[in-house]
Amino acid sequence: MPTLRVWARIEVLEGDITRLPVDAIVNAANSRLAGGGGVDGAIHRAAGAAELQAACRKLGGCDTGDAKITPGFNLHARHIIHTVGPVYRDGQHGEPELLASCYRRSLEVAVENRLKTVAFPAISTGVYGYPFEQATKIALRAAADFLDQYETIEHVTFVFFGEQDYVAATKVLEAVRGD
Ligand code: AR6
Repeated sequence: MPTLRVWARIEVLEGDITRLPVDAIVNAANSRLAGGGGVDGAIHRAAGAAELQAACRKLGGCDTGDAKITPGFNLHARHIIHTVGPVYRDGQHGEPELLASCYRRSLEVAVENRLKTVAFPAISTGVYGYPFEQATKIALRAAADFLDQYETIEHVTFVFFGEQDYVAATKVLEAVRGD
């Protein structure tokens, strides 16, 4: 069970993830790492699409639930960790485990690269259709469990796009902390 000290290293924010000055922002990518819409499109535009696409091409794609790193190019963030969330079907096709794996693997990649501050978007909750509350619960729990084990990650920010998602996420955070 994560302690209060762990929750103090987790923050929920409303805003545009491309603007955060953290060591790494996480991208909700597709398995070809080809760029796309949503947060992926916003990150590619803000980082510099040509350079980021060239860096992504060298990575040879990414499995669902896995994560890979590139430089952040024109972003304030020095790095981008690209992870691929599951497409939600009915929750019975490994989606919860794969979504938790996105958060864990992204944080493992951060540790491997000696990064201390990481920001996540709400992976899979847009085009990939994951129900928001369920996804946010999984995200917060996965991060808290990880931070419990790895002291080197100082701060994890969850960035929600729009007030509605932000308010819903703060409620999920309260519920998960109280579990
Ligand atoms: N900052 C923070 N969050 C954002 C931003 C932003 N600038 N823009 C959107 N969001 P989605 P997915 C939120 O669809 O469901 C792409 O085409 C958005 O409100 O970006 O994992 C990829 O290439 C939502 O809550 O990602 C894949 O093909 C969340 O980001 C596919 O979409 C995730 O929505 C991935 O789908």
